[in-house]
Amino acid sequence: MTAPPAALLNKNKKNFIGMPAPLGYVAGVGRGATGFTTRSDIGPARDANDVSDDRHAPPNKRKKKEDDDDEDLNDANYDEFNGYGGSLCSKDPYDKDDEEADAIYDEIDKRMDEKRREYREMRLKAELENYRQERPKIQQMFTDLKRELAGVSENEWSSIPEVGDARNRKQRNPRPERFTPLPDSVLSHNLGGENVTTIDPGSGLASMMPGTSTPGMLTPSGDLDLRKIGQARNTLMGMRLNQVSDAVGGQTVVDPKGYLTDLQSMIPQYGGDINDVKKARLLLKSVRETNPNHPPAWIASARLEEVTGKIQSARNLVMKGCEMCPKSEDVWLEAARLQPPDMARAVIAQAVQTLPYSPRLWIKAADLELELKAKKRVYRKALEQIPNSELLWKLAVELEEEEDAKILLSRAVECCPTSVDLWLALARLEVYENARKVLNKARENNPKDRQIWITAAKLEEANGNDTLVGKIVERAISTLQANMVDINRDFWIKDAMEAEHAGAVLTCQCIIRNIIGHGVEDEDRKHTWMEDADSCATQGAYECARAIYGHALSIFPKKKSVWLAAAHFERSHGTRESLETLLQQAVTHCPQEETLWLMGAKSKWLAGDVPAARSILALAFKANPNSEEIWLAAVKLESENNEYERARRLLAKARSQAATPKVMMKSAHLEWALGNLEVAKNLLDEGIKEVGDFAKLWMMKGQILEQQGKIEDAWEVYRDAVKRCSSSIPLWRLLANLEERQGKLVTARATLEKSRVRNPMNEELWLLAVRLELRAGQREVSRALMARALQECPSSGILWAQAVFLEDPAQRKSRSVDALKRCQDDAHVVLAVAKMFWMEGKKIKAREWFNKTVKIDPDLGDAWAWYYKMETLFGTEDQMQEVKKAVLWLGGTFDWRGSGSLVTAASLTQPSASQPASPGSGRLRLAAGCCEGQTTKMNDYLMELVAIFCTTTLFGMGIAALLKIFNLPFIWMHPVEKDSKRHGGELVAEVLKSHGVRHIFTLPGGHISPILVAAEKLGIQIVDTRHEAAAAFAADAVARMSGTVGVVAVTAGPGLTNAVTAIKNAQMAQSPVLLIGGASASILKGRGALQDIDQMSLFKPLCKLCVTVTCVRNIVPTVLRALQEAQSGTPGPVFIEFPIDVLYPYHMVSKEIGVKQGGKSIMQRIVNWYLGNYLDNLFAGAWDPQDTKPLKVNIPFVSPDVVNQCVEIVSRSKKPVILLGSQATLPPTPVEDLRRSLENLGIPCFLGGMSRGLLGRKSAIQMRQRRRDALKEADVIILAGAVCDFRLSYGRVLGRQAKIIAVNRNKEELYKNSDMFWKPSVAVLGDVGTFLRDLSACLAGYQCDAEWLSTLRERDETKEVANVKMAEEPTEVHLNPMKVFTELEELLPSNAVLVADGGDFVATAAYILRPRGPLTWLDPGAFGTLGVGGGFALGAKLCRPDSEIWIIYGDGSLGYSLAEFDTYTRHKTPVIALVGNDAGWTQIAREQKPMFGSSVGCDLAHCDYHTSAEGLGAKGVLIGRNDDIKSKLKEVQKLHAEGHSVLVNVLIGSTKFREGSISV
Ligand SMILES: Cc1ncc(C[n+]2csc(CCOP(=O)(O)OP(=O)(O)O)c2C)c(N)n1
Ligand SMILES: [Mg+2]
Repeated sequence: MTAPPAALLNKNKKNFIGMPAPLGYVAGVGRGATGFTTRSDIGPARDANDVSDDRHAPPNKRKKKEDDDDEDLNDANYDEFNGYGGSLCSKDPYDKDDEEADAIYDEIDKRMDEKRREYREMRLKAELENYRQERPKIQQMFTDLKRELAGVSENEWSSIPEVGDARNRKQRNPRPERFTPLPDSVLSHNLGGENVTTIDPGSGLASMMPGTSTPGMLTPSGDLDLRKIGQARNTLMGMRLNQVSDAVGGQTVVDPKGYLTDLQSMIPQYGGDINDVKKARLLLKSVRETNPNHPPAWIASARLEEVTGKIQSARNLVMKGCEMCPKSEDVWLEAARLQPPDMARAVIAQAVQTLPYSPRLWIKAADLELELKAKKRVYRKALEQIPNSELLWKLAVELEEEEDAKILLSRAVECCPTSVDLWLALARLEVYENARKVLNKARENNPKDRQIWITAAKLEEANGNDTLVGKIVERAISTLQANMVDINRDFWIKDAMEAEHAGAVLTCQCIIRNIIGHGVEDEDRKHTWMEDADSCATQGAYECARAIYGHALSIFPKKKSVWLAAAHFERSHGTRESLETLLQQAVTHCPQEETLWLMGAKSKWLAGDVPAARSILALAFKANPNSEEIWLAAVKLESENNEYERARRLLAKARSQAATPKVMMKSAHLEWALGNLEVAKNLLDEGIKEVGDFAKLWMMKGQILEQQGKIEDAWEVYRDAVKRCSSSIPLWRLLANLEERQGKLVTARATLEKSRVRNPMNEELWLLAVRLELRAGQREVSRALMARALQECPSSGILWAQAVFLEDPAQRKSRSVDALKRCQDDAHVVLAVAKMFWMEGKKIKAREWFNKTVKIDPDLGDAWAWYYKMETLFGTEDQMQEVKKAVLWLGGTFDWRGSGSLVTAASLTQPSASQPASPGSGRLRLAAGCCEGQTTKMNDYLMELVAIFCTTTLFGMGIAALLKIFNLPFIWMHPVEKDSKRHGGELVAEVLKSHGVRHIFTLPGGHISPILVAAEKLGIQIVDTRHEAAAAFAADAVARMSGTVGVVAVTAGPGLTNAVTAIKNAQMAQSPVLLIGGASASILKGRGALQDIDQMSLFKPLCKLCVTVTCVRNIVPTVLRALQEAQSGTPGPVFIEFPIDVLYPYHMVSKEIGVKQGGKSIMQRIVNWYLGNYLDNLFAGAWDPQDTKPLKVNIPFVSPDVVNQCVEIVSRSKKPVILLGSQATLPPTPVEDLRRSLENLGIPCFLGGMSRGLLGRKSAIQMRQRRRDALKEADVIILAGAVCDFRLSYGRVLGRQAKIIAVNRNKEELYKNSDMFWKPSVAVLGDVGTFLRDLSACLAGYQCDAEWLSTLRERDETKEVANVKMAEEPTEVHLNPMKVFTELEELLPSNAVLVADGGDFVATAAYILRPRGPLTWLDPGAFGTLGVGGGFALGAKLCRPDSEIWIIYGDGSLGYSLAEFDTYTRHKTPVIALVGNDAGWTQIAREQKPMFGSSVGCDLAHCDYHTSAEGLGAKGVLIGRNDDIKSKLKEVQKLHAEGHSVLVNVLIGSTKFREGSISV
């Protein structure tokens, strides 16, 4: 035994001190530095001295190159498998450059004794040097500077701040602090500031244990100022609000300049940081020295000096630049700019001598002259040199008086005969006759220019030759066509608009007439013209629009839509006369179109010509007898002109001819308004008899009764009404309000509860209920209600707006941040924020947010009202008027007593917490409730009695509370069907069935039996696995491959805990999975029931939604919502917990609960009553019919504006590249469509995650190798769902010069690490597939650089050829895994699906096997979970029963799901498993062994896995060294075709292929 090292014997020293660090040890790695740890940090993977091991043989020694110090080795190389979906911090397996370098050093070590070797080494070296010279590394460019670094002391070095970090060392490296979270209330309490603002160190708060002072627990910076923390927290919340507010309105962050695209960006733009200046100066110096003929380097250097105030140095530098780059216009111009005027003139004189043909220099020279004469002289000289410069002529002409200008121009057109501008300018200066001549000449010289023609037309129009105008335009078009000019309709329309703006109306009309039909297909004419007219009108070209309508109407005189559009146009932009004339023509052509008549009548009426209006209506009647609309319009006309008798007669006539609900309502309304209440009521009764489901009739009747003081009758009416019209929310509101006003609070509550049952998911009803409680002073109850409301309507703006004000002031800000996140563009929420700021006294902020609100929804009267109120109280007169003007402009009235949304602003007060949301909006004023049948009527009376009691006595209040707690009103109204055999499982199954769910994966348990049994009855296949994880993985696979939700159901407790990993995996892979879990009965929670644990806490961090169903009636809405949520936004898993008693039938639950009637003792009776009530509540309303149709899935689509921004960027790019991530394959874009779009785009793509295979086996645009190089060279990178996490080396692999378009549905992923290592030029928050489709459509015809594509293709192929070569190298023992895959690659059929589960073996497969088509590759995704194989394969086989499913397994990974072979056998879902048997967890051993010298924990045996599978009903095949791989694999395929699952146990040896890729 060797003696232990001395350090170990030294008792005073820790036993690792003095010992050499283990191989590859890097400080900090063990403490979580792994996030940025790469091969370069950890050092070489193996040491040559390591004992060799045939399974984990060490790779060749790899020396670190001397000049690699600063190389950005942190960029993990792309790994086809790990790249997107595999292990962490992956690195290219040993790429070509590494290989070359290693070879060189190996050769040096071995001494060059053989001549041939010597020669080869020299050649390699030369090649390498050549390579480096061609692409020098940045650090090489700075070698001289680096040398100087030798003199820098340790202290100086460590005080160099990071770029942009101006703090000193102490600030940069603060001592670690401890933080103890404090509740918001403490902070907000201290915000007031009067009382205690610091914590007394002696007080209990400051120490862990009250009363004792704990040294070291306090932050060393002294007293803790809670007031400041409170303020800081508020500021922080404010900032977050602002960030959220940026997202309001769908803005996207755009960096228009691009990121670090030019040298200019090196110049610090602020005066502050001297270190930055120094660094920039050094860098620029080096650039200048490296490439002295590069003008930008000189310019940037001079500007740097200028920014820092060293103007003389700047001048010197730029003059030197002129010397070095005399042919650069830019440098000369920069020199002229920097020099004082006199010197500048001299410089520019020198410049024009050097570059006499540069118009820019001449222009600068002229600019520098102060006198007009001198300027003219310069231009003349310039024109002598460059007589054909149009620009110079123009500038010269501008300086001249009219006569001289004419002379100059006549010379100019000679020199530049093709300059239309010059010709036109000359024509403008000439008198009519000459102008015609000039234009004719111009035309001769420019036969293809339309502007000359149009100018000619304008000229004739201006001189009164109207007849010529049309002819000229006609001739223009025919002549241009004859000259092969493409007649572009849009250009001509634009010209027409310009002509109109220039006052040439006739020209404009002629152009429109002649061009409007050009190139438009017959069937497209109508809508194209309407769009054209609309677009002209919006651009203020009304004559153009009018001409278009005129033309359209002449072609389509019978089309009422065209007449309507033209009439709307005239109403908005024409005169009353033009409108009326048009309408007259309109009704002669389309007499059946009521709206046209009505518009005509209205126009007359508004002009005060009531008789004319009447006669139009009379004519309208003739054309449309019995038209309700015309009747009602006539009535309105009469009644508004106080001709009540006429109105009455008209209505009576209307009733006799067509007693429609509206006619009845208007009749009653008229009588009501005239005070004839009884007549009105009779009319309403009549109406109700005819059309009892017209809610407004009921409402009016009830309101009339209320007005008459007949409250009881009104109540009866409302109650009857809600039975007939249960979906009318205003009716429920009226009823509940009446009850509340009567003091019958409990009844009102019951009413609202009932209304919600009838109208589930109705935000308004929830809001009513919440406000009712608020008014009743039940703040806590209203909060609880709000929580339920938000569960049911999670994205309701009006609810969130109210929720903000339910909070205490201190919590409102954070609540409003939540609200804004949930409902970004909702005006109610934004309004709530505005009011919140107002209440805090922050008027400016409030104004800003009010402004946002009215921009989002200009029709929201409440917002205007509050806004106006605030301005009346605190704003200036101007600000007040501004709001008023905006309202009037929008067509609102400022009659504050009027109805609608603009309400009683005068009566508003500053918003208060008790009445925050609506200042009395007409929108939310109506509501009601209802009762059913005789028994419920009894209940109502009873409740009413109780209610009277309740509100008057304390005892009553207690009863009311009990009623609420036990939900009695609802139970009374929904008697339980005790004989029903139905159970909750049936409801679950119904909803799943109506969502097209075809399989439920499960491992059973008594808790969930009802669901499984009911689902099977409905034809849903129940697939039971041998482990819950496999069931959940299978559901995940179904979700990914079918585009719907995958469903897994497991039992309570251990069933659920076993599913945790798979659900986390689904979350990371953004896969929509519904996890259904059993649970113990709610009543037994915490009472020691079997498998009763807190399951919600387990899944809350993993799922988008976690809900417990508490009664049977809630099953349907809950499952509906869960399925919606799983697929909306960023998809992901959701969890529903079903307590056992909501799933079993009544009689069983009742028996289990042991409900008995009566009881001997009082206690027994109470317990029995309690249990009975619990049971009734479970089943009340259980079997009421409910809609199970899927709810709408919310997909965030990208706006066309944002797509256009990206189109702009891509269209200019030459070397673009697209990285596709899993999100690209999400619905709604079919994968085949996406594939076509990408192929049309023609941009090289790298595929990752679920998008692998998208482009098929062989695609011209798909690249698989050397992604890192492509990213460094690309000029545009589109991250289409690809995320800048470890898979893209946190964003560091993206080229600095590239413009980056990032697209992702998930905001966090979209911006991941963008604060650190990369920056998006456009960050697009939205769906990837539809974005790419739109992008491709807009970029039709775009092509990237052909050379770019071929370079990438060549690299790809070279690498693949190398792989094939490597596959042929025999391994020491067993088979070369690469060889196995190259053989398999040839045999895989076109429908094969590949499932990846393992380490190195699988990663090798990922390089060699090519997925055959979209959605044919399944790997775990970002979580890198081993064990997915069995479940994934099961799900895949069920989705693609005709496919060959190949699981590529490591021998280690196989162990997790080997038992699933039994599942495949039982469910007849045969699959093939190809197991790479290397007797070890090799991916781990490969690193662990050289680093720590031991493979402990990583060794397995060469087990006979093939025989074990046979025991589970599959066939087993062994492939070893002596077998012919191809024929064995063919045999496997044959067995599979016969219906067998097959496990292929392939004994493999080790290759160098995976060396260097790391796995932590
Ligand atoms: C659930 C889980 N446990 C452990 C790991 C760590 N891990 C990554 S690769 C690997 C080795 C896999 O061995 P095997 O499946 O035999 O494949 P091989 O590398 O030997 O080809 C391990 C243990 C993991 N990713 N997931
Ligand atoms: Mg293995």
